Amino acid sequence: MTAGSSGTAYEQTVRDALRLAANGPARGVNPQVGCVILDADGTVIAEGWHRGAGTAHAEVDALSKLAPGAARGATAVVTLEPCNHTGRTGPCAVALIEAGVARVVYAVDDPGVASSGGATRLREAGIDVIPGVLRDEAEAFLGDWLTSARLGRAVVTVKWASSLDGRAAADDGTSQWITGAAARADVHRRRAGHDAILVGTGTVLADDPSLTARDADGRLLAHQPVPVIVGDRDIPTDAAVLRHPREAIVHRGHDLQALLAELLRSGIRSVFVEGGPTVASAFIRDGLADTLLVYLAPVILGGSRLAIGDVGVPGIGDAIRLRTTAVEQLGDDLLVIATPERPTTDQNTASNENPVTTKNGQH
Ligand code: AOF
Ligand code: ZN
Repeated sequence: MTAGSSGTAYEQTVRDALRLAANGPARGVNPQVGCVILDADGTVIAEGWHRGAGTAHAEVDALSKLAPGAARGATAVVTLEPCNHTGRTGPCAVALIEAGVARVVYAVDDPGVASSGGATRLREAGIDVIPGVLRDEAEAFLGDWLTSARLGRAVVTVKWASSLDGRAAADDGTSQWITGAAARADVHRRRAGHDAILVGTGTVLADDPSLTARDADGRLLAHQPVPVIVGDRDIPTDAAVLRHPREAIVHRGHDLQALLAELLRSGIRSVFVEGGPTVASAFIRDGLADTLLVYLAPVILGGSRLAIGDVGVPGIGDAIRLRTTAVEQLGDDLLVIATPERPTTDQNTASNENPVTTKNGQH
């Protein structure tokens, strides 16, 4: 490899491209992508970024700022592998080939089934392609967009609050409030960090939750996750969730993987699952709980109202093992954050040999 084709020479430019990418919308169907075009001397001649689904991709946005022929022999530095498909716009790999660029440098491979393959196409056209420059930074930047694209579904956080002995309610069903104010404020902050908040119809009927994200004074936080309700039972027309600032999505089916794939297609990358126990257990059983957030209050309730029910674990050998990624104390309560020991795998590699991704707990 010649000095000129070494990726490290382009790290600063990839960093600049990531900064450009951040100008685009952080939520929605499409990723934030940035592009810098350098002439043969390494001088920046154009910059571009993507402004959301239906608009020009970053590469095409940058090329559009150049006179015809001006990109001949240039280097395009992009945060994501140029796409190879005609989606809402045309393939960027072709646009770069037609513009006559000599080299393409990028950070992260395109995870899309239809859109990937741009690097191969560019190489076949004789273009020098340097992948993986600042890959880790760019992967962290893309966050849930990348994870959800690789999984082919929205990423899931399952949250519950329970007594120290794992009960979500007292025997008569009352549950307000098991955890204290600090833990509840933490939940609201994390709700606002997700695109959707999901509960079962049982929880809507039992608790009539508003499913909004609020501050300590009850004011709505800037971002409100879309409420999603799953289950077979009808919701009363005066349910609080129907007054949510975002229109609720009601889902009747039981195929959670299909629901999450559907949500991703509508631009929902992350879902905060708030229960009740039946719904939370179903996500865990189906291998769809990517992160668990467990708030534990120093109180004992005993009885039968367990926070989590059947998750398809008949014997200890089948236990769903987790890795603890953080423990925080919030007032008197504890927050434990854990993820499955085996990462939830992507749609293309999921197989019946992997207990985390099989349905119905069949191992
Ligand atoms: C973007 N912006 O700058 C790049 C993308 O349906 P489309 O045509 O908007 O294609 C979206 C896909 O194209 C996206 O999921 C990603 O795989 C690829 N590259 N997308 O939105 C961009 N370069
Ligand atoms: Zn593209």
